[in-house]
Amino acid sequence: MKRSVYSICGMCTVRCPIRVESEDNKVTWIEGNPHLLGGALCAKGSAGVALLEDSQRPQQPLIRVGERGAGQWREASWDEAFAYVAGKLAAIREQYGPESVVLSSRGGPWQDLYKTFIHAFGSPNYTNHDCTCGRNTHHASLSINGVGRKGFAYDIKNAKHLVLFGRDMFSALRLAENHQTLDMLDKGGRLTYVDVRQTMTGVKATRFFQVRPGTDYALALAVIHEVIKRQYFDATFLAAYTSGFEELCRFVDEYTPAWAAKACDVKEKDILAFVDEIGEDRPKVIFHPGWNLARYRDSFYASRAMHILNILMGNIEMAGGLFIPKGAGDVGKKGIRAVDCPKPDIKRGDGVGWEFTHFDKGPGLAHLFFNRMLSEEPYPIKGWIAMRHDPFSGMPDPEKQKRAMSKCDLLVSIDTNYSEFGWFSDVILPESTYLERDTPICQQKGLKPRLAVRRKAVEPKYDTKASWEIFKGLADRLGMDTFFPFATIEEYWAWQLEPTGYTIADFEAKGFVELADKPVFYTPEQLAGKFKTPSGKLEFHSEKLDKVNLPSLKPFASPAAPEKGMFRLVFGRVAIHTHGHTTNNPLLSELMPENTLWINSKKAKAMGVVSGDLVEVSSADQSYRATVAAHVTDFIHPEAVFTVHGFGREIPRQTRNFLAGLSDQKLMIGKLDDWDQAGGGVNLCEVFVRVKKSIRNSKRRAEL
Ligand SMILES: Nc1nc2c(c(=O)[nH]1)N[C@H]1C(S)=C(S)[C@@H](COP(=O)(O)OP(=O)(O)OC[C@H]3O[C@@H](n4cnc5c(=O)[nH]c(N)nc54)[C@H](O)[C@@H]3O)O[C@H]1N2
Ligand SMILES: Nc1nc2c(c(=O)[nH]1)N[C@H]1C(S)=C(S)[C@@H](COP(=O)(O)OP(=O)(O)OC[C@H]3O[C@@H](n4cnc5c(=O)[nH]c(N)nc54)[C@H](O)[C@@H]3O)O[C@H]1N2
Ligand code: SF4
Ligand SMILES: [Mo]
Repeated sequence: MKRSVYSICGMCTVRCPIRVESEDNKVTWIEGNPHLLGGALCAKGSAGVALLEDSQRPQQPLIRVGERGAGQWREASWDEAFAYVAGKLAAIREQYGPESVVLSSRGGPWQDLYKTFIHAFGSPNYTNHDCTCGRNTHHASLSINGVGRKGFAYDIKNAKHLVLFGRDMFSALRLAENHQTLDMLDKGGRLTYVDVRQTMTGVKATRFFQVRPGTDYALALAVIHEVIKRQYFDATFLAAYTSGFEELCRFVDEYTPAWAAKACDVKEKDILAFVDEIGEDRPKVIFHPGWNLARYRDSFYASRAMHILNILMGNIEMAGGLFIPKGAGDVGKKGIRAVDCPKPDIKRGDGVGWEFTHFDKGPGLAHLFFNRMLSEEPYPIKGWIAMRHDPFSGMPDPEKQKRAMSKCDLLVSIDTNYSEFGWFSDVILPESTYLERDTPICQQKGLKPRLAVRRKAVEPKYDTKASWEIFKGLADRLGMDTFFPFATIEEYWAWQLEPTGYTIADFEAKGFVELADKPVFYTPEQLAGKFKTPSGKLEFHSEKLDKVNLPSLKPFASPAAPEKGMFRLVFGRVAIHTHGHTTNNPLLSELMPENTLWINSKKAKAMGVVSGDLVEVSSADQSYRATVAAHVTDFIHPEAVFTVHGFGREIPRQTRNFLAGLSDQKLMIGKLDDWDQAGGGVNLCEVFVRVKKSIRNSKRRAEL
C-alpha cells in the first residue's frame, strides 16, 4: 500500500520538515516539505533510507558480557533490558543517592522527556553537548542581551549584508537559512565570510577574509572602532535600549584597522572597504554571532563583539535584522503541554550553580563532570545515560573520559547507531530511526511560530523503540509512571494538544500547524521589556561579569603560534556528513569514505608533501596518531591544518568507517581541562598537532 506522511528529518539536529512516501512498509521517496522547503533536501536527508536499511546498526537491546569496550554483547528483549537498567539505577540510588546518575543528551525540542526522567529519578544532573558546541556564544548572548543564543533569530532573506565569522553555513547546513541566504544574494545582498581557510560559504561570499587562527576578536574590535569613528551606529536605538556605550568607545579606541590588519594577517584596505559596505547597508546588516565562533579561549568575547556590532547597527526586531523568535503566547495562542518535574534541589555534580555561578544552570557543563568523577567530589558519579549523545565523539580526550567512566556501575547508550560511547557502555537501548518512529509534538518558534510533529513513515525494521517509549518503559519500572501519563503516542499527542484546541488531525494537511498568519515583530514599546539583563537594557558592560571578576570588554591577546613541525588543528563540517554518525552510512560513506588533512602549500612544500601524499598526524604527547592523505592548498592559513570531524572511529561492527581517516577529538589530549572560564565552552581549537610525511607513501612516489 502507498502512503505519504509529513514528518521531520532526523539525519542532523536541524530537523528540516519533510514529506516521506512509502509502499508496503518500504520508504520510496523523501523530500523537503513542499509547503516550507519547496521539496529541497540535503544529501544526508536523502540518505535516510540507507540508515533505515543499514544492518550495521543495533537491532535489539544489547547487554555487555565481556570487558568494557571489548565488543562482546548478548542480545536481550526489551523487558529484560528495561529490568536490567532499572535494577542497576535503583541500586545506585539506594547506595549512593539519585544524584549519582548523569543523563546527557543532544538537547532539542523533546528534551523535556529526558529532563523529566532524570529529575523524577531524583538527580539534578541533566547535561547536554553544548559545552563543545555553542556554549560560549550562548553565554555571550546572555551577558549582553539577557537571552541565550536561541533568543535571537535572523531575517537573512530581507537583509542587505550577512557577515559570518567561521559560520560555514554551506557546509554546516540549515536548509531554510541556506535558502534565505541564496535569496538575499539573488536580490543583490552581500555576504562577508571570515575563516582561516576557504570554504563552500567563502566561495559564495562577496568578501572573504582569511584570518590568522584565533584572531576574529581583533578583527571585530577594529570594525567596532571604525563603525564608532565614522558614526555608523543608530544613536536613537543606543539611547533607548543600551547601557555602557561610552565605556565601549574608550575601550576600542586603540583597536584600529591598521592594528587589526597585522594581528589578523589581512589587509587594512580590505577592513576599511568592508566598513564602507556596512555603512551603505546598515541597518540591514546581520553579524551572525556564530554557532561556535570556532572554539578559542576568547570565543566568548569574540561572540560578544558580534552582538555589540548588531546592536550598533540597530538591527534588532526589524525586517532584515535580528528578531526574537515568537512562541504561542506571543501570538495570543495557548501553548502545548510538556512533561515536567521540578529539578531536585541538590548541588550539581559539575559545580555549575554553586562553584560556577555565572553559567546557565540548565544543562550545566558536561566536561566538568570528569575530574569530579575521578575525585568523587562533591559526590561519586556511578551512572551515565547518554541519550542521542556520544561523549567519546563529541567531547575531547575520550581516553580520559574512559578513565572517569570506569568508576561507573552503569553506562547506558540510547542511540540509533553504535556510538563510540555505546561500544564502551554496558547497555545499548536502540532507538528506532526517525523514519520508523512518532515523536511528541513540538513548538517551533519564529516570526510565524508553528507546531510540528514527526510521524513514522514505516514500522521499525528491527526490534527498536522510540525514545519516549524507552523513557516511559524505564520510568514505569522505577515507580515514576505518574510523570508520563499516557500509554500510546495518540494519548500523548491528545494530552499535549488539549490546552491548544487543536487535534492531531490538524497536522494532516501540511505536517504542521501555523500559529500566526503573518510575521510578528514586537513594537518598540514591547521590545523594551524583552532583555532579561539586570538593567533591562542591552549591556555593553555587564555587572554579572563584574561579580565574578571577569571583564566585560577584554583586551585582545594574540594567540600562541605553533612550534616548529606543529600546527594548530582546526576542524569543521562537510555538507554530506553529520558529525560521526553518518560516516558509516552505506550511501554517505561512499560519497566521502574518509577525511583528509588540509595543509598550506608552502608548509607542505617544505615537508615535501603534495596533495594525496599520506601524512602522519599525532597528538602533542604522541599518544594518538593517524595517517591520512594531505589536501594541499593555498587557501588555509599556514599556522593551521584542518580536518573534517567524525572519522577515525573504532567500532568493528561498523565496517565502512572502521579506522577510516583521522579523529580530531582523539588528538585533543587534556582538553577536558582547557575551557573558556567566561563562556564555559571547551577550547577545542587550542590544540597543536605534529604533522610529518608518512613512511607509508607508495614506493612509486618515493622514487619520483
Ligand atoms: N552538514 C552538516 N551540517 C551541520 C552539522 C553537521 O555535522 N553536518 N552540525 C551542526 C552543528 S551541531 C553545528 S554546531 C553547526 C556548526 O556550524 P559552523 O560553526 O558553521 O560549522 P563548522 O564547520 O564547525 O565551522 C567551523 C569553521 O570555523 C573555521 N575556523 C577555525 N578556526 C577559525 C578562526 O580562528 N576564525 C574563523 N573565523 N574561523 C575559524 C573552520 O575552518 C571551519 O570552517 O553545524 C550544524 N550543521
Ligand atoms: N573534536 C571535535 N569535537 C566536537 C566537534 C568537532 O567538530 N570536533 N563538534 C562539536 C559539536 S558542534 C557538537 S554539536 C557535538 C556533537 O556531538 P554529539 O552531541 O555527540 O552529536 P552527534 O554525533 O550528532 O550525535 C550523537 C549520537 O546521537 C546518535 N543519534 C543520531 N540520531 C539519533 C536518533 O534519532 N536517536 C538517538 N537516540 N540517537 C541518535 C548518533 O548515532 C550519535 O551516536 O560535538 C562537538 N565536539
Ligand atoms: S540539513 Fe539535511 S540532514 Fe539536516 S535536517 Fe535538514 S535535510 Fe535533514
Ligand atoms: Mo553543534
